Amino acid sequence: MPERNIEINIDGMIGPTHHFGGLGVGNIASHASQNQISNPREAALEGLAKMERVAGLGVAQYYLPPPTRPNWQWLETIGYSGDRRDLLRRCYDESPRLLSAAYSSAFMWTANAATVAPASDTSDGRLHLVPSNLCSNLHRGQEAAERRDQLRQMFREVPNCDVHEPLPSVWALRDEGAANHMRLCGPDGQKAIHLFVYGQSDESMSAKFFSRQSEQAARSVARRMSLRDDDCVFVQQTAQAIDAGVFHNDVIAMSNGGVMIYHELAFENSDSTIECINQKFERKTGANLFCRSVNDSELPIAEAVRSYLFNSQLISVENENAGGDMELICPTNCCDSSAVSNLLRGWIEEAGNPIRGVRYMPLGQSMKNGGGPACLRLRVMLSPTQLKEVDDRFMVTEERLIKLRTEVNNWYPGSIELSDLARLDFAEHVVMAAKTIASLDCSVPYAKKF
Ligand code: SUG
Repeated sequence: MPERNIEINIDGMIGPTHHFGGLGVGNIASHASQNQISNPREAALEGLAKMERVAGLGVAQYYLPPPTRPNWQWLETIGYSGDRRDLLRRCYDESPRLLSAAYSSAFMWTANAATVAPASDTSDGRLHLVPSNLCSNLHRGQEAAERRDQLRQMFREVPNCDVHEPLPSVWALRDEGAANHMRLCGPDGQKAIHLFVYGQSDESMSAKFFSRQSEQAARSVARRMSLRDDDCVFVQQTAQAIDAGVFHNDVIAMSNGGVMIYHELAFENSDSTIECINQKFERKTGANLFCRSVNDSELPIAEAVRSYLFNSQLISVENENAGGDMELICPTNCCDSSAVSNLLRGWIEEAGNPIRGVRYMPLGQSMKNGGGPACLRLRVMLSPTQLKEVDDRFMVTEERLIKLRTEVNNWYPGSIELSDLARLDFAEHVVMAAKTIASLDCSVPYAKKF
């Protein structure tokens, strides 16, 4: 009898340089917020409140501390070296976008950090994490090595586990991780199929925005994770969705356990795609997928993007991966949409629908950069034996939350405008802020509480 999988959530802690650089390709919120004044302190406190809320629902909640910014090494590789006061000023004057990228806090969206397949699903019986190369966006490629190293640290003692190298950082293999991947599993939580969503190929690119996940990357990640062909479905996103601001699949579809909810404009050849998913799911698990489509007439795609309904976190309460009750953690933007309210009411009242409740989380600062609740977390399924070996120093506990909040209040700026990034005193302060968070009492593992 295999051990039952348990899900942990890993959130990226929001960094002290969170700002609005307008750098997210095809990301409408990021474009609209460009050059506005950000509030990193508020952003980080909102992120911590979400972690606390999820932990309170019984999910084992972990976090990754923010890597330091500005990324001096990255600036050096693009030719900004020498006296730091001068180089910051020079870079700001010559190319503020490059300076913004060097200060990016985009690592906070850990749904883009890696793609994961648990040991129960893979042909070699190992847990696989493939860190994403994030190479198609100026500001995000630098995250690949940083997150690889942190995940290697976190999972270093976990038996039967591989944290791989990211795919080669080339355009044809652009990979943005779990935001374009869904694991659908049967009632036992063990038997599962994997959906990989990719965008238009370069040859047929007709969309306003390029696709951020290539098919070659999706297939490479599946191979790397030793998934069986029969257990995978590769699905193309519609160009219409990408043009409407759906830069990742998790902006237009969500899933948990044996539940999948998607917008009718999410996938090419939607009917045959969904039929294929249903069939594979049934063949693999012996159960029916609980699959709900949202029509454009019920929720127009522009409103889906504005509200970020599909980026809600669908959570199994008491950590039962399938079959049990689920709760939805929605961004507060959802409250402004009567179409969303109607859908939510319908799901809760519908017989057989496992969604039992909805909670709203204010995540205004992350949302203004196009990051909702689901963007901020990476899900990893582990056996109980593996879970025991995850590095406790990354675990979110009540004590750790108190310390993190204290240091955020001590160190994080209450506002950032782009001209701040050019100041050496500012750069030195935010480097110290990130270092303080990263070194927080790490030598003392807390008792596991959640
Ligand atoms: O890659 N925003 C991120 C948002 C990522 C959301 N993740 C998921 N959907 N899973 C992005 O577009 C904005 C940064 C800026 O503009 O400064 C940004 O990178």
